Amino acid sequence: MKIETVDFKIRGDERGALVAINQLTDVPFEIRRVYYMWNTLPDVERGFHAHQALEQVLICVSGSCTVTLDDGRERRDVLLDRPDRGLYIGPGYWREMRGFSGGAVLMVLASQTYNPADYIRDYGEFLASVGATKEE
Ligand code: T46
Repeated sequence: MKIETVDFKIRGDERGALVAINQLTDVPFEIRRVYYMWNTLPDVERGFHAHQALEQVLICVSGSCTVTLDDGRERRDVLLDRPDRGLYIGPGYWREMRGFSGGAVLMVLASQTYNPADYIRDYGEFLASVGATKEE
């Protein structure tokens, strides 16, 4: 499985650090929505779904968390622990988020506005959508 991360340029100076993210240049889509989650307790797991069309870039702008990606054949854990690193997730990936540190803020840039119909929440349905089977 190919893990696609993007390292944003840090435009810091003696006053501190700054990252600017431009649509279509720093992320490969037009950004139509931004959301972020915080106060996620350390034993909480989120996600457990895939998307049919949505593209997203996940950035842990404070603290850390682990994102598990599953393409129906392989599962990989990706630690997000830098505010200048994004994880691109396109369609066809089941995602789970866990291991949120104290103070973690996970920010997500998304290619579409919120659409509950784009979610695949059933793992068997997800496997079928990517042409995989539970036996693989
Ligand atoms: C994803 C992962 C990385 C909205 O009303 N608008 C929104 O844009 C979003 C994202 C959520 N919501 C509502 C729906 C639920 O009542 O906020 C509540 C929590 O959302 P959800 O349970 O879907 O959150 P996660 O952390 O399981 O998943 C989210 C995104 O939904 C999903 O697209 O890829 O983060």
